[in-house]
Amino acid sequence: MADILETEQDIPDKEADLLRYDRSKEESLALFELPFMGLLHQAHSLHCRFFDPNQIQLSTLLSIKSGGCSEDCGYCSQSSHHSGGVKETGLMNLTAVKEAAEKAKNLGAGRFCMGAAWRNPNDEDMPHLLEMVRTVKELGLETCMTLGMLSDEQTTQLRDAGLDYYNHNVDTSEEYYSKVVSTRSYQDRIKTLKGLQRHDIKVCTGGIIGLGETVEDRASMLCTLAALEPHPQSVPINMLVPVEGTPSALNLAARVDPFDFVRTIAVAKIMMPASRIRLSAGRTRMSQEMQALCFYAGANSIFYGDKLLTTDNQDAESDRELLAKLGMHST
Ligand code: SAM
Ligand code: DTB
Ligand code: SF4
Repeated sequence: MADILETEQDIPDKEADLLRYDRSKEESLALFELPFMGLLHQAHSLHCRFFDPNQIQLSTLLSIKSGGCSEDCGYCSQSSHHSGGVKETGLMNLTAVKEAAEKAKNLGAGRFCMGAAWRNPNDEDMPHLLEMVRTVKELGLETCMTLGMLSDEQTTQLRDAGLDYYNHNVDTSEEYYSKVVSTRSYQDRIKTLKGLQRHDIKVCTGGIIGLGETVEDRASMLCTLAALEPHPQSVPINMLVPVEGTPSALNLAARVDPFDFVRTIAVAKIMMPASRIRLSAGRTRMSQEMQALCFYAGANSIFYGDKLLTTDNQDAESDRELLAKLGMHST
C-alpha cells in the first residue's frame, strides 16, 4: 500500500469498501464505547491498510494576519469579542512569508499552512494571497491556507494559484456549535467545505476536543466529517489550548482525559481510514507517551515548529527527538 494516498481514487477496490459515508451517530458512539485496547487494535489495523505506520507528515503554521477578528469563537485568542486578545496586525508582506516558509522547509516541514484571523478574505486581498501561494509553492512545499469562509470565485482563484489544501474546521458537533460560536452557522462551514470539494482543493477539516462537549458531540462531529464525500484528506484534531480572556466555561472544560482524546483519534481513523489524522494544537500539554498512543491509533501528521498561530507549539527539536525514539520518519 502506498504510504501517501493523494485521492480516494488511488485506493484499491477492497480498501475502498472500507470507506463509508453513512455512519449513524449511534454507530459512531458505539465505537467510542468499545474497550480501549480493542478500539486501538481496530484503528491501528485499518491504519496499516492505508498508510505506513512509521511515516508522519509535518506541517508548519504561520499566522499571516493576527487578531482583531469579527467572529466570536469562544476558544480563540484572536476574536475581538474577548478582552485582552491578540493585537491586530496587517497582512504580512511577501518577503516575511517567504522567509518563514524557507525556514520551515530547512527544518524538514513538507507543508506550509498560512492562517488569517478573518471571517472571510476581502476580494482586495486576494492578489496578495495568491502571490503567497505561488511563492511558497515555488520553494517545493505543499501549500495550505485557512482564511475563513470563501466564495466560489475566491476558491477557484486559490486553486488556480496552486493551493493544495484549505483548512476549515467544523470544530464541534452541529448540536453544540451555537454554544461556542454565534456569529456564523454550522451550515456556513459546510457550505465552504462543499465548495472546496467542488473545485478540487484538498480539504483539511476537523475540530477541537475540550470545549465542554459530550462524547455524543464528539461522535456527531466525526459523523459530519465522515459524511463528506470524498472524506477530507486531512483531519486535524485539536485539544483546546486554553487562552486567557476567552470564556472561562470553555477553559474549565479544557481538562480532557488523555484516554478520551486517544479514543477520539482512533474513532476518527476507523470512520475515515484513508485520511491523514493530524494531532494538532495542544501537544505541549500531552506527554510523549500520549502522543505515541495517538500515532498508534492512526494520527500521522503534526504541526511542526515552535509556534502554532498565536500560541506555543512543542519545539521542533523535541519533536525530532520523539520521532527518532519512535523510529518514525517524515518522508
Ligand atoms: N479564521 C479562520 C477560521 O476560523 O476558519 C482560520 C483561522 S482559525 C484560528 C483555525 C482553527 O484554529 C479554528 O477553526 C480552530 O479549530 C483552531 N483553534 C483556534 N483557537 C484554538 C485554541 N485555542 N485551541 C485549539 N484550537 C484552536
Ligand atoms: C487547526 O486545526 N489547528 C490550527 C490550524 N488548523 C489553523 C490552529 C491551532 C490554533 C491554536 C491556537 C493558536 O495558536 O492561536
Ligand atoms: Fe476568527 Fe477564526 Fe479565531 Fe474564529 S477561529 S475568532 S474566525 S480567527
